[in-house]
Order: sequence, then structure tokens, then C-alpha cells
Amino acid sequence: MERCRIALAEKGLPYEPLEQDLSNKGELLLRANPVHGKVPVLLHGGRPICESLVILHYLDEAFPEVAPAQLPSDPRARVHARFWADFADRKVFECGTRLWKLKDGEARARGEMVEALRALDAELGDKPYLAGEAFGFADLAVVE
Ligand SMILES: N[C@@H](CCC(=O)N[C@@H](CS)C(=O)NCC(=O)O)C(=O)O
Repeated sequence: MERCRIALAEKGLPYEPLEQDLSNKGELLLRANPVHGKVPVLLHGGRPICESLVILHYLDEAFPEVAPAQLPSDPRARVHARFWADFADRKVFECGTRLWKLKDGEARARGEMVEALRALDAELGDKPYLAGEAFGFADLAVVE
């Protein structure tokens, strides 16, 4: 998922991408993410961190000294960012996956996607970012 690549790039953290064949999952992926067997997985110091939003949190917490932080410092702005990140994850990504995979669910998923994008658009309004003064957690979540 691009979210994690962008977060790593934003912090300027070097990493080695290991491409995975999802139609024939390798042992490394299945060992690193036995619960979901999905990418992305971040291997840091030999330990796997799974789920893209969890990886984003980890990067901020493991490298707090490396700017920029994804979450604003004000607690109210933080919950706002978390709310919209969660919204993007549930509505945009989930719906996008359905649109991609399911022919039957297509018409409904398309309507839901338009609704979700309208909500994001309304929230964004004239602001440059979804939450706070800088590109951050909620914006990353929309990228998927
Ligand atoms: N909630 C997960 C979703 C990850 C996901 O759906 N990854 C897809 C690729 S974009 C995948 O690995 N699919 C393989 C599968 O479902 O078996 C996250 O945010 O990390």
C-alpha cells in the first residue's frame, strides 16, 4: 500500500521494498503476517508489523525524532485526523476493493464510493489537508 511508502518517504527513512506475488504467497509473507496473509508488512529489526494504519502509527512512534509527525500535537486535531483516517479506511478502501473484485456488488459499491468521496470533499472544503496544518495521518489514509 502506498500509504506506507509515502510515510517512509516523508520521514526520509530508507527501506528495501520486497515485492510479493499475491496469487502465490511466499513463505516470508505468510510467516510475517499469519493472521491476514496480506501486504503491506513492515519488517523492522526482523520483526513484522502488519496493517497499513498500524504501520503508520508505528513509524511515528518508533521515529518520533524524524519529522514530519503524521498527527497534529493538539489532541482535538488528533482525533479529527484519526476519525477521517478511519473513515477513509472503512469507506474508500473497503468499497474500492469491492468495486475491484465484485461484479454483483458493483452498482451499490459505486454509489457508496461516490458518497464517501463527497463526504471527504465536503470535509476538505478549502483546507489544504484533511486534519491539521500539514499533510498527515488522515491524508495518508486516503491514499490507501
Ligand atoms: N487492512 C489492510 C488491507 C491490506 C490489503 O487488503 N492488502 C491487499 C493488497 S492491496 C492484499 O494483500 N491482498 C491479498 C489477499 O487479500 O489475499 C491494510 O490496511 O494493511
